[in-house]
Amino acid sequence: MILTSLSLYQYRLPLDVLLPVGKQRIDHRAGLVLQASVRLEDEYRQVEVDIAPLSGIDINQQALAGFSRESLAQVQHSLAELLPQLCGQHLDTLLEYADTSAYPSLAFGLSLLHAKLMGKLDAIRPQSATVPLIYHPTDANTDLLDNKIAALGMDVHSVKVKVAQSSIEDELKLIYGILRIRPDLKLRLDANQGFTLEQAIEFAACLPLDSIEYIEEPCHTPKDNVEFYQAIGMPYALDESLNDPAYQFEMQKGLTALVIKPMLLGTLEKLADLIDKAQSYGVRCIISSSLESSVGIHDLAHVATILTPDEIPGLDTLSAFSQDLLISSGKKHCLTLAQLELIAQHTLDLTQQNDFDVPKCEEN
Ligand code: OSB
Ligand code: MG
Repeated sequence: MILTSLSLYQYRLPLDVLLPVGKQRIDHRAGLVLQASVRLEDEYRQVEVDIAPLSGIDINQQALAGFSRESLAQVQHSLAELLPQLCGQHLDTLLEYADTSAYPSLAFGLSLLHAKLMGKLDAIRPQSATVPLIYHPTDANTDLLDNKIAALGMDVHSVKVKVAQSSIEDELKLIYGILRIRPDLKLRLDANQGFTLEQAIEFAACLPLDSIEYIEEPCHTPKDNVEFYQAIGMPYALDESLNDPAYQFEMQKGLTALVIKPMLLGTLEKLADLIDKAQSYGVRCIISSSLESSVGIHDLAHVATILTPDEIPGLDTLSAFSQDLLISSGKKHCLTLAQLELIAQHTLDLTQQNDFDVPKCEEN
C-alpha cells in the first residue's frame, strides 16, 4: 500500500473551563491533524490522527513544565520536512520514521496513523467507560461538586481526584465529601509530585486506605515514593516519571500502576513493550489522556481496548473543550478539516504515472 496523499492541519481549541496540567492551568489546546490516504488497486483509505504535544504556555504565560519536551512548532517543522519524503512511499515507511523520531508525540502519531491505515482500529470496540476526573479549584462551589458526584452512574466505580493543589484540610474535606455521597467509590488520587515526603505521609495518614486505589506521583522526589509506601502502606502509581526519556521500567515496593499517556511516550510498539514489562510484575497500566481533542480521545479509547482490555482508561478530559474536532463527542459544534488551517499538503499524481516513471509527488 502506497501513501498517496498527506495533509497537515493546525487547530487551536478554546477551553470552556481551565484544565489542570500538573499544577498549571491552560485555557486552550493547540495541535495538528495529519491526514493520510493510501491506495492499493481498488482500495482507498483516508484517515486522520491528532498530534498534540503537551507543551506551550499556561494562563500565566509560563511554559508548561514536566510533560512534552518538544514544542508544537518543532513537531510541525519536522512534519513539514517529512511529508514530501513520505508521499509515494510504502505505508510501512511511517513506522521507520516513527521509530527514529526524537519527538514522542510525532512517534505516537505516525505509528497510530499506520495502525489506522492498516485498519487495525476498525474492528475494535472503543472502551466506553472512563474514570471521571475531579479537580476542585479552591473557589469551586461545593454544591456543584456534590451534584456532580451524586449524578455519577452506579456503573462508575472509580474517580480520579487531583490533590496537592490547595491546603491539606480543603483536600481532605473534598475527599471525605465525595465518600460521604458515594462510600462505594474507589479513588485514584493524583498529587503530580506536589508533596514533600513528610506532607505526602501526613496527607495519606488521614485517608481511609480501603477507599484509595492508588496515589499518582505522591512525592516531589520520586525516589521518596518507596519510603512513602513503607510508612503508610498506600500503593502509588507513576505518571510524570515516565516522561523522562531515560525512564526504564523498574519494579519498586508499593508501585501498583503506570499511568500511560501515549502522546508523551511514543510508538504503539514502545507502549506495548512497556505494558508487557509492567504487567509481568503485576503492575497495572492505565491509558490516560494528554488533553487531546475529541478525535485524539476517540482513538485513545480504541488503543486502550487493544493494549489494556482489562482496565478503564483515564480519558475524562473532553468536557472542558468548547468544540469537538472531526469526531463528535456530543458537543454542539464539531469542527471539520475544512475549518482548520491547512499548513502542508502533498499528493501523488497518479495520472502522470507510466511504467518508466517513479510517481511524482506534488505540493499543492
Ligand atoms: O496529571 O495525570 C495528570 C492530563 C494531562 C496532564 C496531566 C494529567 C492529566 C490527567 C488526564 O489527569 C486524566 C486522567 O489521567 O484520568
Ligand atoms: Mg497524573
